[in-house]
Amino acid sequence: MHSWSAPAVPAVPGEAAALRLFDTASGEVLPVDAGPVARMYVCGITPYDTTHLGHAATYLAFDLVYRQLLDAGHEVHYVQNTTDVDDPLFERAERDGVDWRELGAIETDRFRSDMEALRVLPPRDYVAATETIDEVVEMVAELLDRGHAYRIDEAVDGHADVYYRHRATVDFGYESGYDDAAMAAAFAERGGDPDRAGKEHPLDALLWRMERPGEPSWPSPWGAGRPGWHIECSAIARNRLGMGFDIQGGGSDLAFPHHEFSAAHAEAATGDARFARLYVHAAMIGLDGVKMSKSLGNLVRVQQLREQGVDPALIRLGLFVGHYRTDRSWSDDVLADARDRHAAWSRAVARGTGADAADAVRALRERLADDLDTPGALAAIDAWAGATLTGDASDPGAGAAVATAIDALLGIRL
Ligand code: 5CA
Ligand code: ZN
Repeated sequence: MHSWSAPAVPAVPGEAAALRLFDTASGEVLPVDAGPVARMYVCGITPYDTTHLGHAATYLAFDLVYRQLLDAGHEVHYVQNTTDVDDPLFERAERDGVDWRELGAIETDRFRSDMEALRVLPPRDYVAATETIDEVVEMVAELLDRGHAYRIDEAVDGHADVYYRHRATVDFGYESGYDDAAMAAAFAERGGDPDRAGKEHPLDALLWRMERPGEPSWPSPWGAGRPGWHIECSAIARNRLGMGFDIQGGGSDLAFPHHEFSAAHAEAATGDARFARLYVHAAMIGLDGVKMSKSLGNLVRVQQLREQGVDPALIRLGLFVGHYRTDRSWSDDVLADARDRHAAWSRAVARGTGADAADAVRALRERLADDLDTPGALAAIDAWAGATLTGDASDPGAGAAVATAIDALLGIRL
């Protein structure tokens, strides 16, 4: 599937800082320590009702990761999926009387357009679930061969679906750190089917769902059907990035069960190596204090704001006011503050001569490299703009130099 077009990223003079990120699995901020080609997978959208500001915040957090890696001289192999086969998509398509494929295509286009407007760097491989059914089939076969998966007895409810034995890997649970009670609660709440008849254990996860009337299906050695959710990301990431890739990312609502099972499936199928080195999660965005979600309907969409004439740079700035690991809300005040900040930075940059640029750029880099401390990064530029506007302006090239750094590292062109 085609990705979207990339914004230009200028080179920033001076030395980059080494990126450290909070890893959910270890509970610590760790150096990313990638090789010359940094490898990152970020879970993509389920294409209906996109792109709300929660989605945007998550992809912007990983855009900052990408930009800091580029600054440090890495090439980045970035992979993202779209979950274009899933129950919520079918339900929405049915409600609206459209074909699920058409709904997926329209929403994916909208997402691409929003990402482009937000100046988000595109994945190198942008992959739809429907494009990778053969990869899923191959991986389910591996899991069955190794005895890590089983089929439900057809006599139980007529469908011999394939399930994954959740304890197939010895350290299952390492990614989220959830205990049994937390796993049970999250599994039930986030797409799992603990009460499905015929499973060996409530936490066993669906790998292959046999065809039901009215549902799309693809051939497999077990009969026509479609992939479960976690195996999709597991196969797409493993086949493009290999095992032990650097960063598996997404929103905090994916830490369990999705990322736990994506990792476990691949680890069980390969028999050894770890899926990803770091598991990185962005916090949830709400509207006036309530989590923004498609099911609650309290969405603010990027498209809506764009149609109102809001500069997408203000969405970036507004979302960066809080730290990516802090749940936070969007509101009219956030937007108004972003507008004021953008205006102040623009005025300072337009002066040309300003306060010392090297200091400001160093502080910006340091703050962002420290687990994407955007509040600190914004404060560093606020301080530079304040000093520039109140007269401490003796560095002749400062405006251009700081603007370049803001463009490259924060993705905001003033
Ligand atoms: N297709 C799956 C991932 S494989 C999925 O979760 N799709 S999604 O459309 O529901 O979400 C896309 C991304 O946005 C995920 O990383 C999810 O964690 C994140 N996300 C969803 N809601 C919010 C929110 N309110 N705030 C921040 N991030 C969110
Ligand atoms: Zn995923």
